[in-house]
Amino acid sequence: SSSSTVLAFDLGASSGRAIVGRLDSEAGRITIEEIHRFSNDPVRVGNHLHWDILRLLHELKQGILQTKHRGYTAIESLAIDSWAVDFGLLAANGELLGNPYHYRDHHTDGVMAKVISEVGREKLYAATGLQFLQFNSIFQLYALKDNNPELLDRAATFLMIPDLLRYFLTGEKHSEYTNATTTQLYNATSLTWDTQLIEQLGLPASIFLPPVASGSRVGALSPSVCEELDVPSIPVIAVGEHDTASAVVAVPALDDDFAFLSCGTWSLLGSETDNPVLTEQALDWNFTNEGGVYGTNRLLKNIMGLWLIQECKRTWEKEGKTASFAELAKQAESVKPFQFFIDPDDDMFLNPAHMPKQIQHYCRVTGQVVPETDGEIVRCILESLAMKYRFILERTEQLTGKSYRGLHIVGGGIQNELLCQFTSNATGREVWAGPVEGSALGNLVVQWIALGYIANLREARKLIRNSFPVKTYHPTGGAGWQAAYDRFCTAASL
Ligand code: LFR
Repeated sequence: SSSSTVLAFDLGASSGRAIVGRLDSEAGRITIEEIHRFSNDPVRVGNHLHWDILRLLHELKQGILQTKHRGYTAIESLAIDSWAVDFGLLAANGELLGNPYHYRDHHTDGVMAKVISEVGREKLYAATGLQFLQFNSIFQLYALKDNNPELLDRAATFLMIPDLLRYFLTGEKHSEYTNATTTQLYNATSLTWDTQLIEQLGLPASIFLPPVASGSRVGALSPSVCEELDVPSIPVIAVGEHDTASAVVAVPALDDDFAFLSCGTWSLLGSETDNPVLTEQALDWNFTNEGGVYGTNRLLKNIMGLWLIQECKRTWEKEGKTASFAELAKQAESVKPFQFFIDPDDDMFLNPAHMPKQIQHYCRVTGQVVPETDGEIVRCILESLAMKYRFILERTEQLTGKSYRGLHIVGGGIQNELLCQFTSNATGREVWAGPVEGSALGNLVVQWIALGYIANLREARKLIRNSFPVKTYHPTGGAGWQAAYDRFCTAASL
């Protein structure tokens, strides 16, 4: 038949979602329905921040139940994606050991420097092609070796979060490729776990499973899950389980060469390339090369993203304020432009106790006017993000030797129209915003490629383009942004 229905789970930092996708091949159209949305709150226990992993398994099951309740009786497959780098460890008997750590936990503070001094920055980069971020799995594992060696001693299997949840649903253990590449333990050239590196760090190489290609079938709902939920068994596919891999699949680009910004809690800005870019310049600028689906490489950089605003909002809520994101953007809109800038990517913003105060502190010590009202703080964040996007976009062009007419933005961040407009102004280019459900759509279309309904990535992008609106922003605001850019660079020491 020419239509197909599949289920995607996308676990983001601000929520998890179960989304049913329907493909009508004849009409060349995809439609989606969100059937379950749930919070994905990390839990602080003592001094550590953990995933609430069993709760999430419960929510996945609720999502599967919803397909039944809403009359979707012919779900052909399901798949899970989530953020990268985090993992669980299984004992030899297959049980989960401890609670997976959340990457914003402070146990990796200072660990990166230790590992770099042991291995060498150039060597690590040449091997893995990965940007240095203090929370990469490599540093998390190294921290465990110091703080919780018994856990590592008992570990028989390393599974990234989507691998782990998939294992809970199917009983099968597989490591999915795109996520494996984010550990900084995977060799970007030989395309295998870098056993030499793993052993040099005193980590157990035996816990890593050889990765399966994205788009592989990796089991089906286990008999016990089917019995519990009273549903038929559904095949399970390992898509680009790294949410950014899936988000970039969903970029509705018509050209082969395009720049993208996956905009959510993080902002991931870069371009798709055929091969990893492992030059001295890329290392110096700390760009990353992450594995994409079907042999693609993502050259990009992490930018702190809407996390800055999400954290401010959380802080203000604790103080009893209730302004929504839309209201905060409105307050920001009426603030006088270009008064204060931060470098969004300063480590001090990774997980501070009080984000608004941290931003004020940054402005104070850099000798700028200090934002006082909530609107001023949000204005400062949005302008700084837009300026940083320009900075990284221009570096991306230098690394790829290409030039990009505009910037595709996908993900929840496009709901912030002020940010989209600022981005167009700051970069002096068109911004093409959409689709909003980037990761979930990328997840869905790779399932359809795996099932044989869509021929390849290019066709998938065309289908997405035909099915979901893309809003174009044109640069406005004139020379002000150019003059302010230099002030931004000074304030951010770039
Ligand atoms: C985005 C993302 C980024 C990764 C960060 C931490 O959600 O997956 O790609 O660097 O989260 O895992």
